[in-house]
Amino acid sequence: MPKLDLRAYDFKVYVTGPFQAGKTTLIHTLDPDAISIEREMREAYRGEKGTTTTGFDLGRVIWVRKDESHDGLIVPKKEFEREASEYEGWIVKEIELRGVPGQLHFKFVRDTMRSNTDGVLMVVDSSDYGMIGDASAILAETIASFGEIPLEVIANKQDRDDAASPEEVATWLGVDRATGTCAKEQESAKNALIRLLRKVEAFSNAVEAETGTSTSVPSS
Ligand SMILES: Nc1nc2c(ncn2[C@@H]2O[C@H](COP(=O)(O)OP(=O)(O)O)[C@@H](O)[C@H]2O)c(=O)[nH]1
Ligand SMILES: [Mg+2]
Repeated sequence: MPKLDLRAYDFKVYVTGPFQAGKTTLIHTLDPDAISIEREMREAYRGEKGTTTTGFDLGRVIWVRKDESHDGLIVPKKEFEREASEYEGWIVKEIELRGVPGQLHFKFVRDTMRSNTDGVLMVVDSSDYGMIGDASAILAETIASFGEIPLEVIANKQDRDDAASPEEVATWLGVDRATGTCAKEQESAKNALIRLLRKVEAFSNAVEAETGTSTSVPSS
């Protein structure tokens, strides 16, 4: 019997990366109606006084394409709902964007938010080489916890003069490639997401071909 799946979206994208890398910015650029929760958390468990900020972000966008060969467009969900008639006959996929807190010691929080993930955006600040230790740790954690999953490394803040190139950022992390972005710019943010979504789709088609089961819910 097929598993009952009550997800309200087609693909869930987990947005991770170190604190201050640009995760919240990216999600709000993609969906101006995204919700973010920034909370001061007490670090009592470490025996320390003081607080640290943790952030969750939740955005919803629609990936619309004329056909499967078309890269398509990313439209914020609310905007799509107003203009749905313009996309009649297009392939419509609803995407949930879930930003998780980046501090290493919040691994337990990231773990609780991993369920049903279809793809991962790993955001890194290209202008902050000092963050590379945290970025490598989060990348290793991501690979260890998700196993084989579509993943796109984002070399963010490419608009800054002191930003390393995406190729350099990829070298820092020991990955094949990274996509350069400015998370504040819509085209840049959308292109990075589309790159990941194409991988997600290829991956889910391959799984489907192999097992005869779908990893995603058809859009209604
Ligand atoms: N110049 C530049 N600043 C960015 C970019 N993305 C994010 N920022 C800034 O970096 C800081 C941290 O961003 P935020 O999205 O809160 O990071 P998070 O901790 O990963 O959610 C904020 O001051 C953002 O305005 C970018 O692409 N370029
Ligand atoms: Mg944030």
